[in-house]
Amino acid sequence: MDLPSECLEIAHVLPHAHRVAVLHHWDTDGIASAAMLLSTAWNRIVYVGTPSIGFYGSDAIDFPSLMRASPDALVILDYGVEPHVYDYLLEKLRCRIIVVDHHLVAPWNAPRECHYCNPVARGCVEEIPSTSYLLYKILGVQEPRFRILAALGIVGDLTPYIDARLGHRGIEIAEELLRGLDVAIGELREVSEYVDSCYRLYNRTCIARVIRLLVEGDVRQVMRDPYIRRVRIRAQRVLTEALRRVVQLQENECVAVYKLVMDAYVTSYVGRTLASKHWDKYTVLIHWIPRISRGFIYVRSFREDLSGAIEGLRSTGLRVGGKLNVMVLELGSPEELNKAMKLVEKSICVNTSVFRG
Ligand SMILES: [Mn+2]
Repeated sequence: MDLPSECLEIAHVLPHAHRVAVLHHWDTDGIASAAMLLSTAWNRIVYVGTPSIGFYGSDAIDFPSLMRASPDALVILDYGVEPHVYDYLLEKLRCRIIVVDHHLVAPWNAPRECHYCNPVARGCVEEIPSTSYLLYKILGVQEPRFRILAALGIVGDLTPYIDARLGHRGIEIAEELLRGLDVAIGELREVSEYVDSCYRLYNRTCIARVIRLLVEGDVRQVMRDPYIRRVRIRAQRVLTEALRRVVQLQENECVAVYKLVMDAYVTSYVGRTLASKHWDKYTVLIHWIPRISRGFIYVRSFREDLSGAIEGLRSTGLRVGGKLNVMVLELGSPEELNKAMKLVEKSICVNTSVFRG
């Protein structure tokens, strides 16, 4: 993979930042990327944090803490948001903003002194398996630790493929990264389960601890740590309960639709688990969280490209995040959920051929 110059430039700019703030996605890829960045710039880091778990936008960002840290550079990792969020951050913080991401979002036309590295948003046809892999390429450090972190991010993002035993170019890339090292894909799959347990329980202390373990030790430390182990066990209970409570609303030859009402951020886990049973059709999960009176619609297809549907839905004003094969809609009220569900059904039909006949 040849990186575009707007990505490569970051390697030249980063060493000149003296007060680096890191804002990263809460999942394994975001955490592995943050750990990688911390490993290179550890003595210049003034802030590390994630946005509000489950939310994408300016209101999910802890501005007071970021401003108190007074960074001269803010690095945003794996957090796919709309361009206006970066503009807003720039206006508030007045520092250099560096974005590394592989989500399918509208690209940001970064002003001078800022850097936007997202080949997917720029329409790159080659799939970028993770932000950790992008960052690994940017930093150009080939130490085993960096290769393992790059592979960990890939494995985290591709768990549905690994669990459904489907081939994926990204998994081959992860295997190449691990060649000659004593770590296997299956082991990283286990680690990602521990790491993702943190966000499933909305536990930021756990995320910070995982990052510290990844920076200081090897990946296996995460699975040995008593605190992370306890979080993992609790998350497992919540997930088992979620799978027990989920109800199937509909299934035909092209789509399976499920509904879950539960106060935990298990949307992607339950969606991924259900999707691995329906690898040949769309899986739709409607997840309503009564405690915050918000919901999510999760859509995955292993076969179909969802980018057209994502753009179409976004143009109706809905908050939609996603990649080629997955999208998640954020909903603020039951009315919005009903409206969105109609649009989802319509957009899936319009954008693919599986509904024909
Ligand atoms: Mn990612």
